Amino acid sequence: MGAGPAGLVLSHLLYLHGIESIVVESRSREYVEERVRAGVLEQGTVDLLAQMGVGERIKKEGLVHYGIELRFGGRGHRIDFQDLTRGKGITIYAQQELLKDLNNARMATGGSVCFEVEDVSIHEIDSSRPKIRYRKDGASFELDCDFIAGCDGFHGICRPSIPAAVLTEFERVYPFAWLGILADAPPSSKELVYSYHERGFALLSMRTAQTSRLYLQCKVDDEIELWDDERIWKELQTRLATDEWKLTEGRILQKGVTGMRSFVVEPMQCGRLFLAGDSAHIVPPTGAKGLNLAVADAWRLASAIENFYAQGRRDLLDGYSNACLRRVWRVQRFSWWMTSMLHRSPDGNSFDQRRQVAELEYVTSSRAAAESLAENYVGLPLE
Ligand code: FAS
Ligand code: PHB
Repeated sequence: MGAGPAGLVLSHLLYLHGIESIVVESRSREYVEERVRAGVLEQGTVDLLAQMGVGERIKKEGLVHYGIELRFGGRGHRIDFQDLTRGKGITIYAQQELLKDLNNARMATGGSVCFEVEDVSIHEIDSSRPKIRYRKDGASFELDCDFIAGCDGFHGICRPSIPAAVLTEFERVYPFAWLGILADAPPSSKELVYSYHERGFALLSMRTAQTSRLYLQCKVDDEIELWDDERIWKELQTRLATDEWKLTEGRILQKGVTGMRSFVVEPMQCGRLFLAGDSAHIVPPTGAKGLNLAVADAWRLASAIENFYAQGRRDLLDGYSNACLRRVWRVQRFSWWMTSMLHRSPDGNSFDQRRQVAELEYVTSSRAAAESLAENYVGLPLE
């Protein structure tokens, strides 16, 4: 269920293991491939996609970075991933481009991805033959499955299809949001800049050498209509300013406000239904982890299903949730830590601000602290 990163990576991994799958997606292919979302791929994600045979365009068009900058007090401090993680980096490559590559790979290998389905429901997840029912082009369909992968995101139907008594939810909703823009402006920094400022957090990212992706912290109920282009650029200039540097502006191609939460549901499975990606967990985007966590879940589920068919093993399926959650909670911790270090919370006080500056000074002066940030940012090994 769902043709996002989790669903498409899972479907293609299963194909590579000789296992048939059908992806059902409520949106159109155009919509899914145009939606502006994540932009940072961990080293492990890039390596896995290359092994899957869908890494060619990433290698050609992706921007490989070996560091990020933390900016505070008007000065920048580089975190050198190459030095701190013995050569690892990240790749900037838009999520929608990855979905194009995955959809093309699925189509080229005879994959079944059904877009624009309606009235989707799942049934008998506690039986050995769970079912998916949906409508498309006025006709009704029923899929008789061995397994259902709930890759339908935070607002999907799979998590709510598990009896509430089975699930425990863990959530923290942050008292601020991100206003994000895509701009026709060459990035003003070679690497990502995370800026802590008294007016709020700002992030300079990018998509290509000609397109910038920038974010600024805003009020949790802020409305994009209240932010005209001039106000956005003025705020970004202020929050990212240093003495010898200026942000290049350009035409804003897309803008939006995204709320921020940390969310985990336990367990991530029930009977023959297995949740993967945003259907099971959400992280604040500060750590650039959402997409990468979804891919890690898909990798683990594909391996468990492959072992079931190839060797009759159930242990990896039975242990799927616990194995995923070990990584999920470490990534939740890192994403929460980056968020709490860099954002000025409306319910924070002068103690919090001094603590945050002390944290930033520690991370940019202690090798041990910088190593911890770097190993989490480039991504924990897939294991
Ligand atoms: P997705 O939500 O990507 O995919 C789920 C799919 O299921 C969707 O295509 C949906 O249409 C479909 N679906 C839903 N209900 C269905 C139903 N009933 N039947 C069939 N299909 C159904 N992460 C980062 O790392 N960095 C970022 O900067 C970042 N920015 C983001 C900005 C926004 C606005 C949002 C919403 C998310 C952002 N994320 C970011 C997180 C994001 O990238 C997710 O982590 C990632 O898409 C997760 O992938 P999936 O789990 O596949 O879920
Ligand atoms: C992005 O480029 O969209 C991006 C980069 C880093 C983040 C979040 C988003 O932490």
